Amino acid sequence: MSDTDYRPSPTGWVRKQVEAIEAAGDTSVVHVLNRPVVMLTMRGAKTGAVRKVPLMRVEHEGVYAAVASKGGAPEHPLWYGNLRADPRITLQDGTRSWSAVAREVSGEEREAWWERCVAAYPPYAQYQTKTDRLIPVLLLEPVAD
Ligand code: F42
Repeated sequence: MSDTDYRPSPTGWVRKQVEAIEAAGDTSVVHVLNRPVVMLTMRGAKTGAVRKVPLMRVEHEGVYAAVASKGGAPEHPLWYGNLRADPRITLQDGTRSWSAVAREVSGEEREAWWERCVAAYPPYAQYQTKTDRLIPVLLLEPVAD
């Protein structure tokens, strides 16, 4: 995805993490509570601008998941709406980047993945208790470029 129309996050600590990842070309230079992150690059649903969103790294047998937790906020993160509008992303883990498509999971499939999400980043369990919304879990399935 072209960087010419990239708009940084307005949230200071997130913007700094994205800057550190971009400078190093490597997501492993930042952590949250000592846990690794990945980075999603997507298009904004309204602006069409390029958005870069770091998320906790949840991986199982080569498949990755994105958790729309926003710290247990009452509303979904805006990036979740972006992915509903256009699920095509670039996913970066470490120095490796590839194209993927986001697909929200539900029912038993979500249950199985939710356990993996909480194992990867235990605070997700507490975030779920803070909000009435069911925190969305999206699988990031690789596609050919
Ligand atoms: N957030 C999570 O939800 N889950 C995680 O696992 C997670 C981990 C994480 C790790 C490191 C880190 O640095 C941040 C982490 N975050 C995690 C925070 C995450 O990166 C996001 O900052 C957070 O989820 C909030 O997402 P948001 O999309 O609501 O962000 C807002 C604050 C934001 O950046 N808004 C921008 C803006 O300019 O206001 C872009 C908004 C946008 O995408 N606009 C769309 C557009 O068209 O451009 C339109 C959207 C619409 O429908 O209005």
